[in-house]
Amino acid sequence: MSFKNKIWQMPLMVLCLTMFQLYSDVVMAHGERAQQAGIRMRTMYWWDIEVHPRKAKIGETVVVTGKFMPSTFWPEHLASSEEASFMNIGVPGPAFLRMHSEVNGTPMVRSTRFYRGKEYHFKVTMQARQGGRYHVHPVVSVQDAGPIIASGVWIEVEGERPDDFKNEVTTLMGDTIDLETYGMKEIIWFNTFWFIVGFAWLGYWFIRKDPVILPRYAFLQEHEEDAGKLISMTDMVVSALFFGFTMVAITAGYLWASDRFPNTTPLQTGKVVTNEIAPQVDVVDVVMSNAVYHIPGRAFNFDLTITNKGDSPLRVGEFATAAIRFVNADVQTVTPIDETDPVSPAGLIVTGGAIPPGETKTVRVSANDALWEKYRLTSLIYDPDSRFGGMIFLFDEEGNRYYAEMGGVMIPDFKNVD
Ligand SMILES: [Cu+2]
Repeated sequence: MSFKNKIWQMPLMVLCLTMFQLYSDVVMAHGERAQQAGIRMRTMYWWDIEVHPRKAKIGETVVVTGKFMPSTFWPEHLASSEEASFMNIGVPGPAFLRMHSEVNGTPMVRSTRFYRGKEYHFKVTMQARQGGRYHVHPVVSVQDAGPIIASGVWIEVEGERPDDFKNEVTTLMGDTIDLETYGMKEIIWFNTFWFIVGFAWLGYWFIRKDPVILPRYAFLQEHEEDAGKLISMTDMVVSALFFGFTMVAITAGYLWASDRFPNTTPLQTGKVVTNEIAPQVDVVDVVMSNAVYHIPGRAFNFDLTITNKGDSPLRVGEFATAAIRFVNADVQTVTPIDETDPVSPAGLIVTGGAIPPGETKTVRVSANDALWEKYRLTSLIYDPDSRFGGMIFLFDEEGNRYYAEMGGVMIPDFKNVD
């Protein structure tokens, strides 16, 4: 079948593309649903993510705060956050300037180690740089494992960046420089220079009369012993000239740079040690069992055996995993931050009631929401290691919140909902 001269196909194609557009979901584009479910559920627990303000003008400050804890169920095959991790913010493009970031009060200019089961509080201060609407994610980049992202928050930046927008810093030598334009002339100059040199070098081989690339390759396949015939004396001379010129240019560039910038320090690659914060009061032990995911009903059910070591009754108020929250509406009221905030405000049903002080009790928990499908967590059942991890939040009578990590094996149920 020929596709030539069939002009009627054009509107058909446009129609098809329009249909795709209409039936596709919001484009998230950060891989927040693409990463393996097991990885999202068992790497970092994120909670209390806040962004202020969510509407800003160019030049205004936006502060992102929140908490996270590396999972003690961190997958064996994944590089650990205890080796090298970096606290960052994930936004498409240079939309914000990161002015300051800290974890547990330690400045996060460099990489660090985040230990499993330890709680970390972060704060990142940014300055809006470019107009637009951005899905902003706190991110911990783990060396050899990649970015582990929290749920995103939409930030709207109003206006256009003015031409005189400045991002000024003072160097150790006391000079004030604008990072928006610093060194730009040299960057353009050097790139143009080397582009021309590279182009000239390739050009030399392409302007010759005998054909290049494939015919020469074919010749070599057949007459390997005659390889020398492909290179003439002129080629040798031109190559030698290019080599000499390149060496001179590199030396000249080096001398120019060390004359222009006599004091330089290398990029700092050492790791900082992050402050530890006091662990929460030890009032609760949680053991999970009988986790079953009912596929037709999109319901995740499990038992929690909870020991209350405090002096006030405890109730399960939330289950959080893979940056998704299932909330028990009987215990707390949660309003989603925006339309894509992955929160199910009434998605957690707990049967068994409160756990009285000093007692151990088993409650049945059901996390029941389309978010399982939407965030593709159900793909966990096709993993060779169908284990999961999550955070349980419990509340006492005074409204104090305690967290407890839980996890284990999840068994899929392809048939019924109980
Ligand atoms: Cu996003």
